[in-house]
Amino acid sequence: MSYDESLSVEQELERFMNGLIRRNPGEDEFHQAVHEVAATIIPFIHDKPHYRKARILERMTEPDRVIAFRVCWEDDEGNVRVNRGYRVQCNNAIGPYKGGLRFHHNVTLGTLKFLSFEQTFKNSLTGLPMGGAKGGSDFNPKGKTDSEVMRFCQAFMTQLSRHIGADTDVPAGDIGVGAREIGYLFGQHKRLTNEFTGVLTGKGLEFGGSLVRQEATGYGAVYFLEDMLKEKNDDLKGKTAVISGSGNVATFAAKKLMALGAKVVTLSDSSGYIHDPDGLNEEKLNYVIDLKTVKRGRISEYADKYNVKFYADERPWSVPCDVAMPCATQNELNKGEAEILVKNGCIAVSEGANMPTEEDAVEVFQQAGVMYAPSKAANAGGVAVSGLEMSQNSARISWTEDDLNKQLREIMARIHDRCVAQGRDGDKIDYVSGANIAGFIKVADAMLAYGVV
Ligand code: NDP
Ligand code: 2IT
Repeated sequence: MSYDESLSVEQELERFMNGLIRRNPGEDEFHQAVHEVAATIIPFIHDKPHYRKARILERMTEPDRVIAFRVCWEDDEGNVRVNRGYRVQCNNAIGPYKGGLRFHHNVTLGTLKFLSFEQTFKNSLTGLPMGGAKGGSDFNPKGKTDSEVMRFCQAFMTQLSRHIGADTDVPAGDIGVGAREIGYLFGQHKRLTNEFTGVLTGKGLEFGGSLVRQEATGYGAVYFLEDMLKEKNDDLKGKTAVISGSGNVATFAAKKLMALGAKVVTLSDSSGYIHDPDGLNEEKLNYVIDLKTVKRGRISEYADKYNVKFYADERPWSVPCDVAMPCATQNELNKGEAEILVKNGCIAVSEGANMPTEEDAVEVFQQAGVMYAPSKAANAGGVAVSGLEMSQNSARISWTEDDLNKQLREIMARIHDRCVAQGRDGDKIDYVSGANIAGFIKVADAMLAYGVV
């Protein structure tokens, strides 16, 4: 269809979404992520024909490249197992493709298309030169031995290695991919290529990893929360916080919340949540980190150990709180749960996970005046320190913990400023449109500079 200047914003949004849904059937999460962006970008570009004529939004929503491959490996009993691997290289207008790998049984191409699209905006917001990508597999790490995980990672990297490189595409961790998996993946890449380069981030400190990378996403999401509260002359001291998840992002968000004086009363996993009315402390949090990264146990074991309640198959949003941080997975907070949070007096939400809040739940927060930080802004600290890991690898140097902490804090403050600059509407700040517009402009202007490519 040719570019039609006469369409209203509403007609343009409808035309655009109909086309996207037709071209990407059944990929609901991708439709959702694009709709959230299009609903703010289409009004923004309505009076900017240079973006519309160049079809920038259409180009951004069509990934540069989708790679899918078979991953064949043997389990400990000698059975042959077959999984599917993917890498979605969404956009490299402002830097090499960059984004995590997710190993989870419900990963589909649609999941990774949504995540790579979000990553493109998020990476732009960091101010660092990184494009957007995401990859992963429907491999389920739960219940697998270390040797099985190693063989899977090696088979996965054997295929992926053809498509990545320190200046091409730099994967990292995400759900189900932590320090153990990155070690196996990096080892196999080195074996295949005979090169030691910064082709992955989140590496161990012994082999090119960066200090503060493992803390960065959770800490960053709390810094963003702190900056939102500061806008209202408020802070985290004495606030009660509800968190979902108990993985990398959730545990380090909890640690920073506690350090800034908040009381963290919940954590969860895919089997349910624990409610600890006294709040976590350092010892309890270390227990959770060990439980999840070494023993690979269930959060219900926390309830047994510390004699608190475990709510099977439930999410923590009905627990009264001042601030909420969804840090587990997409679409884990719905409209009804948002209404309960508002009713219970929650004043701010900062997303550690990617797209954890359903679209109509976001509306509930915005209409109630809850400060709401969308994931592409709030959880950008992880990929930002990944960007700093790439810089250190290229220069063959290592920065100190103090230096990296300071850089992370400043990057999160600048992301907050960018969202405010684009999202302020009178005395209100719309962080959703702020993040989308600020993320869009840098990528769009680079694409315009390249001409039709
Ligand atoms: P982890 O694998 O370390 O932890 C994931 C946590 O989420 C676990 O507690 C897991 O429970 C829970 N979870 C996963 N899937 C589901 C599900 N379908 N329903 C309920 N709970 C679930 O991953 P991360 O902490 O790294 O990632 C968490 C979120 O943060 C994801 O959305 C990720 O994309 C995002 N993110 C991560 C970054 C990073 O640097 N790691 C950076 C930016 C965003 P269980 O153990 O039962 O599976
Ligand atoms: O969603 C994300 O930003 C990540 N999983 C981190 C990506 C990265 O490249 O560090």
